[in-house]
Amino acid sequence: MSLIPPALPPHLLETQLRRLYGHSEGFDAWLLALLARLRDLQALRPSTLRALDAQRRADWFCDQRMLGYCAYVDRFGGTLRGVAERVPYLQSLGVRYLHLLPFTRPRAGDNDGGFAVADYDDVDPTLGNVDDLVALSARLRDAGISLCSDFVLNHCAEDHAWARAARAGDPHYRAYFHVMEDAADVADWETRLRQVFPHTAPGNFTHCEAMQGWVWTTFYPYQWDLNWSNREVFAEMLFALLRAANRGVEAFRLDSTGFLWKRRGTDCMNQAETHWILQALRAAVQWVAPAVILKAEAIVPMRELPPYFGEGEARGQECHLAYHSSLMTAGWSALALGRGDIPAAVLRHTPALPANAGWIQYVRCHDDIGWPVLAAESSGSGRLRPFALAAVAAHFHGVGDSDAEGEPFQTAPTGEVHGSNGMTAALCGLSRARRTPDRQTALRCAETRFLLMYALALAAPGLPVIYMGDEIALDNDHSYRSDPARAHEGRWLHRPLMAWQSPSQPQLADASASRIQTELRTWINLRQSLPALRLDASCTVIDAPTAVLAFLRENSLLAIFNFSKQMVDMALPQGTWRDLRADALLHGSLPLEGYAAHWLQRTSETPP
Ligand code: OTU
Repeated sequence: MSLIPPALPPHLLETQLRRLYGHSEGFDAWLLALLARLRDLQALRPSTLRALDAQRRADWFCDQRMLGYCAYVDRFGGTLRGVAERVPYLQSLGVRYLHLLPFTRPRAGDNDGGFAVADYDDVDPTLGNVDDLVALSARLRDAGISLCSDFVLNHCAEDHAWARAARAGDPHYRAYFHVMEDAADVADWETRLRQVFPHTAPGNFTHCEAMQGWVWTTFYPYQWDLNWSNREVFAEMLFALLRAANRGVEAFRLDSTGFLWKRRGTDCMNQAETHWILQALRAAVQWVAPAVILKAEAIVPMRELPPYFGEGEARGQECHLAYHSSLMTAGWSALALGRGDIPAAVLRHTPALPANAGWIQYVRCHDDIGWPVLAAESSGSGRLRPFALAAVAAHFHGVGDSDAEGEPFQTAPTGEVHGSNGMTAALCGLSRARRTPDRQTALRCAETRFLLMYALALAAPGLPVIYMGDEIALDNDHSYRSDPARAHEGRWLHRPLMAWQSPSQPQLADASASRIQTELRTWINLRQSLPALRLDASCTVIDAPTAVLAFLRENSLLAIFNFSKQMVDMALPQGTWRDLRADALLHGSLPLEGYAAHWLQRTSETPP
C-alpha cells in the first residue's frame, strides 16, 4: 500500500512500454505489477526528497548560476567521505551540480573506470558504503549542489549476478543478454557495427565457453550488453535507478544511451526503440521522483541528438540534458586550425531545444575527445570550408610545430582518426610551456588559449561542466603507464590525482595554476550575474572574420572568441557595448588580441 494517494502515471509510460513489450506474453499483468512496484518506490521516497519534488520548478537547472564539476571519487577526494569534506571547496568554485563518475560496486580487476558495474545497488567498497552515499547527497543538497551519478544503461559487468546466473545456465538470466550461437551470425552483425575501442577491444562480441556462444560486448569483453528487448531488463534497471534516486541522486548521466537497441541491418545506434525506452524511464522518474533529471550520454553527430530530448508527441519528454560533444570538438578544431567558423557552423545548426531542456557544455571530460562526431562538418556540410580531422588530431598529438601534448586514443587498424587524450593544460600547450626555459611568453599564450576554451563553454547555451583538475591547470598524468592495471588504457592520461593543501584548497603547481584558478573564478562569477546566459536563453551566431566565433545571447550579451594567434579586428553590431572583463565602453569595432575571449553587454541600441 502506498502512503500517499498516487497520482496517475504519465501516459507515455504505458504507451511506450506497450510499443516495446506489448506483444510479450502476459504484458498487462506485467505492467500492473510494474506500476505497483513504482508505487512502492514512491512511498519509500524519503520526506526530504519528496519536499524537493514538491518545490522544484521544471526549469530549476536552467539558471545561469548552474555550474557543473565532474570528478572521480578516488582521484578527487579519496572516498565518498573525502568528497563530502571538499564540499566547501566546490561551493567556493560556484559548483551546483557534481557529476561523480561511477561509484557503484564495479567488477573486480579491470573495470573501465567503474563503467563495468557488478551491482547497481551497492557502493564500491574502496570508496565507502551506501550510508556514505546517502550522507554525501544530503550534505551536497544542503550546500545547494545536486549530485549526478552515472547510470550505466547499456551493459553490466560479466561478474554481475545476472551474468553469473546466465553463465550457470539459468535461461531466465541468459535472456538478459544478447547471445549468438552461430559464428556466421556474429560476422553478419559485425559488418555494420562500429567499434568503440578498436585497439584494446576489437569487435563487438566475446566468445564465452559457459554460454556456448558469443555474448554481445560493444565495449570491453567484460562489459556485457543488456538485452533491452527483454522487459525484465527494463524493469530491473528502472527499479535500480529509482532506488538510487531515493538515496538522493538528483541527476543521472545515462551512459552509452545510443547503443541500447539492436536491429539487424543497422549500425544499432540511436534506434527508435532506444528513445521509447528513455521516454518510458523518464515518465516513471517523473512519477516517482519528479525532482530528478536525466542526462543523455550520446556521443553521436549533432543531427542524431535532438531525438534524445524527445520528438513529436514526446517532445521535451525524454532527457533533460545531453552533451554537446560537437561544439566541444569544434572548439578544439578551431583552436588547432585558427578557425572560429567551425564552432560557428556547429552553433548555427544546433537545433532549438524544447522548454526545460539544455545542453551540457564542456572542454574536457574523463573520455577522449572523439573526432568522428564532426565527420559531416569536416567534409564541408552546411557550406563550411572542409577541414581534415586528422590534421586537428595531429595538432593535439604534438605533430609538427604544435606545442600540444595530447596522445592518440584507439587508432583503428584502418588508420581512421578516432580520439585524443590529454588534460586541457597539455592540449593548450601549457604543459610544454612549463618546461620551456624562457617561459613567460609561452606560458601567457597557453594560459590565454586555456581560458578561451573555458570562456566558450561558460558562454555557450548550456550547463557548463568543469573537468576535475582543470580549475588548477593540472598536467597529464603519465603514471598509468607503469601500473599494469591501467597501462593499456590511454584515457588514464587525463585522470590525474588531485593533491590538496587542505580540503578547501588543492595544491597549485605554479603561478600558471594560480592564474588559471583566479581567471576561471572571475569568468564563473561573471556568468552567474548574467541572466542572458541561462541554459535556455537564445543564441544567435553573428558574422565575424574566419578566425573568430561571435554569438549573441538574448540579444544582450555578445561573446567573442579569437581562435588565431593573430590580432583580428571585429566589427561590433550596432549599439554601445560594455566589455565586462575590461569594464570599457565600446562601439564600432574591437581589436582582438590572439586567442582573446570577450563578453560584451549591450548598454544601448545606438552608438553614443
Ligand atoms: C562511455 O563512453 C563512458 O563515458 C566511458 O568512460 C565508458 O568507457 C563507456 O561509455 C563504456 O561504459 O561511447 O556513448 O572514449 O566516448 O566509450 C558512450 C570513448 C560511449 C567514449 C565512449 C562512450
